[in-house]
Amino acid sequence: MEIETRHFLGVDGKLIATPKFLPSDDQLLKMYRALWTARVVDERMITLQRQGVISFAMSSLGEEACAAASAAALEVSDWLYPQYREVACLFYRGFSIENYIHHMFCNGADLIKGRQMPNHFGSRELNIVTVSSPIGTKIPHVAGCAYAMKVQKEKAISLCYFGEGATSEGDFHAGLNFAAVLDAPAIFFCRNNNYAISTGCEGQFASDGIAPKGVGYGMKTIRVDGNDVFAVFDATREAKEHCLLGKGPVLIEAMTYRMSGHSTSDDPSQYRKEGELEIWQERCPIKRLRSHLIDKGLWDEAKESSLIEGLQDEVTRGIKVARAFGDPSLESLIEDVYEEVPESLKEQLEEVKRCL
Ligand SMILES: Cc1ncc(C[n+]2csc(CCOP(=O)(O)OP(=O)(O)O)c2C)c(N)n1
Ligand SMILES: [Mg+2]
Repeated sequence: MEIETRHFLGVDGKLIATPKFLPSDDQLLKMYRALWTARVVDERMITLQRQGVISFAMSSLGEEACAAASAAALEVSDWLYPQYREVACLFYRGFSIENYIHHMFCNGADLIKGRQMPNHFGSRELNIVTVSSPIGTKIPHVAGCAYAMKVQKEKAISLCYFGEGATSEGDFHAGLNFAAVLDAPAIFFCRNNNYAISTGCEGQFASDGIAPKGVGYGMKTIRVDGNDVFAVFDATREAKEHCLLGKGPVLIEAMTYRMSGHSTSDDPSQYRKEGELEIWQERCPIKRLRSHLIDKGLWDEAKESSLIEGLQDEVTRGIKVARAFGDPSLESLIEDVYEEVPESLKEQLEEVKRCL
């Protein structure tokens, strides 16, 4: 089975066709800002890791449009479950750079109190569920969350982001089947970036990507150019409408490319094919949207420099504040799980303190 890829925005920034669902000018500008925020923050965090200041970092370089444009197509009342390469959805929803840097430092101001690795962000206030390391586990959670929304007659959906690598987990199959059978208002958003760490797609599945699997589970399936903000926005809006009409879940496969290493613990030069990176540099989502905004008279060189300089300054300030902040309190190690902290945990904490 071969499935077409929907795209609207040419590499020159011109629209090839008019999408059914068009973002407003404000949404386009907000997306552009979120794309750049993710790019600048990711790059600075990788540098900090290389300097030994933070322990680990991941980047969404080249894939930022998947998260920014899908978030733009939804409301904050729609729940998002990111995998880890979707920081742009956090910034689109208004999460501050400073709070994000606190998280990357895993310090006392980190909303999850340093209990996870960096890049495991989330925001209760913004309905963005905290990232967890085991791949694919959020897929059944989203099926369940969406089913609860249906039972409670909410006018919202639940969306799960995951990489194509995550589809090799049983959770992907259980989650999709569950949602399809129960007509749960869930969007399964697969970012197909060609790699699961060092394993290319050809080593992961024999199918034409992930989209045929959605068809197999009996759900509406859309494949889009993941570096085209118009295509991602259109598909996500269409998927939400479909869900809210009670027609069941939707699988979106967004075709993109991981231009960074998997993480700061990876060296992609060991396995990346020659010439691959250059092809995808041409398709850069920021470059394409910038050309479009300039054509529309919404953007110019002066706005571009002021945006980037402003973001760099904000990151510099955020790093300063985060560096000065202390670690989370030792007590936080045993809090928040039980309503009352059990004696056994209190004893363990005392033992930790004796060792310090
Ligand atoms: C259950 C599980 N198996 C293995 C890993 C190690 N691991 C972390 S990320 C990753 C690759 C995931 O690839 P993909 O889903 O395509 O996401 P991408 O990193 O490409 O964005 C693997 C194998 C893990 N975290 N959890
Ligand atoms: Mg991948």
